[in-house]
Amino acid sequence: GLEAWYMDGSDEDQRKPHRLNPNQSVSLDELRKLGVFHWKLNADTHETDPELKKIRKEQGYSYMDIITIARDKLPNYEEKLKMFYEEHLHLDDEIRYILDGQAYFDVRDKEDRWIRIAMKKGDLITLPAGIYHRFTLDETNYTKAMRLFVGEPVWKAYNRPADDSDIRQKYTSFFLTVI
Ligand code: KMT
Ligand code: NI
Repeated sequence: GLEAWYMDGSDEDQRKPHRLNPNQSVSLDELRKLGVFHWKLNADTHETDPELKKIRKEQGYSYMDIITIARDKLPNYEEKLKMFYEEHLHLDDEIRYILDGQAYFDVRDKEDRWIRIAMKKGDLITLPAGIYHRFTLDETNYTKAMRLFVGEPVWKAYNRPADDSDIRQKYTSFFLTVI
């Protein structure tokens, strides 16, 4: 299944795994508690896959496009990778389905620690609106991902700090508050 772990604090290359020693893994259950959800699909059949169709219908993911993140494929590659790795949030869910290659999504936990999620071919993930996160390629320097969205896509990112925004307040009161 999906592998996730707590990150070390070293400022080494962002593309490295940054595992703690010993490794401290994070379960799907713990991710769910942060509002992060995951499906495993067959990426080879994404064009006709009835399972993907069903998820898109049920979740209302009407929009989709495909982005290839590689030096020779993505315009302004360096600049975009730098942007993706800035800690940020969005007003909407971020939904990504890895069709080829692999990459990392990092999300903050309740105690503001970084969790690194290793996304491989076939992994579909949803990050809730208002969660602080970032994205990086790993040492393979290549991924191809489907971007899904409910309605017309809004890509705007709000870099941290965005703690006073309504969406951050909503996220923290829903997922980070223990009653
Ligand atoms: C984002 O907002 O973090 C991204 O779009 C990441 C790159 S898409 C694989
Ligand atoms: Ni994002």
